[in-house]
Amino acid sequence: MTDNLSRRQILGAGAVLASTAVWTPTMARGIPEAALMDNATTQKPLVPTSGVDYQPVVTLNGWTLPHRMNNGVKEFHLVAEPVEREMSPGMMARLWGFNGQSPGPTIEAVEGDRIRIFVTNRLPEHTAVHWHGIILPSGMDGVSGLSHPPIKPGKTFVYEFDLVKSGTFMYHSHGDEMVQMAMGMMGMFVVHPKDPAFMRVDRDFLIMLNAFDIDPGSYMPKVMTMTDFNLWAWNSRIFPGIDPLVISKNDRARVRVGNLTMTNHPIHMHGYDFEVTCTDGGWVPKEARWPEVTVDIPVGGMRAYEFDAVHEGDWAIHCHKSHHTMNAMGHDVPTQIGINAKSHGQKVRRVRPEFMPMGADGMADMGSMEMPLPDNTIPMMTGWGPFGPLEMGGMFSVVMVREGLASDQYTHPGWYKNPEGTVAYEWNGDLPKATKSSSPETMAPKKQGQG
Ligand SMILES: [Cu+2]
Repeated sequence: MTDNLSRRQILGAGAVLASTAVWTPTMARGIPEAALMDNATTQKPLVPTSGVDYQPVVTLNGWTLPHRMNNGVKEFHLVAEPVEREMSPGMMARLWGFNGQSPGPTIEAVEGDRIRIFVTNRLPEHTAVHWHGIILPSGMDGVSGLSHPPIKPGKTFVYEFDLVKSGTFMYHSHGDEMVQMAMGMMGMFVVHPKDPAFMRVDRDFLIMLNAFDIDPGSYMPKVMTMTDFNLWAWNSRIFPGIDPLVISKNDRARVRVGNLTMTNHPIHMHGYDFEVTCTDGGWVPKEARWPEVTVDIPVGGMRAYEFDAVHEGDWAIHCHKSHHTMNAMGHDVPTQIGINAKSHGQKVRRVRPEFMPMGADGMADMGSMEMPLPDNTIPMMTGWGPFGPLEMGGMFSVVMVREGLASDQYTHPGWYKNPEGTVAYEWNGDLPKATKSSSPETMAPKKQGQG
């Protein structure tokens, strides 16, 4: 392995891409075992046991694919197959993915590695896997029909290339792409720098933005949906099913966010400002970074940002498109703020007896309402915090920064205990005379018993 690494260093990246023939004799060992994951628990980072040292990533509600070394080559085995994914406790989705889950397992390797990825197709139709953002030979790029023939059901293809640069990349299906992406065939691909000190952080989180259109009460995504998705997910999970980002105070933290949905997502993190340090094109030089509190992740793009976790607390992190922090919803519910729901409801019920007036005082009631839902459906606005209902869904989680956590603790540390005098409180003194609103049409109707 040492010989091969130094050979690559001497030849440089351009020459490496042409050196495939050197590796062909290593194929004698057969195909590596395909690891399988049967649940959506966030797995502890997979610490490297040999070779270059690096801080492994934590995929929220996900895992990293183990590899084996074969004569200096890192070998992985992905199996494209139908999977059952728990999107949140109480909701299962029937998706297509890799090795038992959607998204597929995260692939982690090191700059300079030679890798060999076996892809076995257990789907009912052909597929191909594209390595999004990775510099590689054209025939390894994974576009069905362009780079190589489609991988037919039951067949296994081998992708093999050198990782010539570090960064955050993705992989996804590039055969019958619209259907297979809508079904969840995607994953993240992290290449760590060969210099263990370069861009090193203490905690490194991974989020794949994906979206599904699954009708309430059903299990299968509607694959012909173009833009009107109803489940906005991180790693095929929706809040309250998304684990928190747990960080020990003063740790240097990185969050890598890839977007394989059909729209952009402005990811906003409370309590901090941060710097974008990496795109899927590469690392951003220090002098070119600027401070942000929201980072827009373009379609088909990745942004990684970093911060020093100096502010203790529970900090919301979410997509700032507010309909992306809601679960499957009735998009056709009319705005009823200001309507006298009682008399209006009685009139509508004469023609539609099942009608229930919603939202005359806003929609916040939906967060705590005990409403009968179809099976396999998560409420539109849900989740509980230490002070009441969170009224969130979809792309939402919490960054939890605590003093003195063990370096390998990623589980919920309990809600933040705010120091005395640092929580917003109710005013119980006199109130000034209210100024009359100039637009009474937007005010909620007076409730019985109110002045
Ligand atoms: Cu969004």
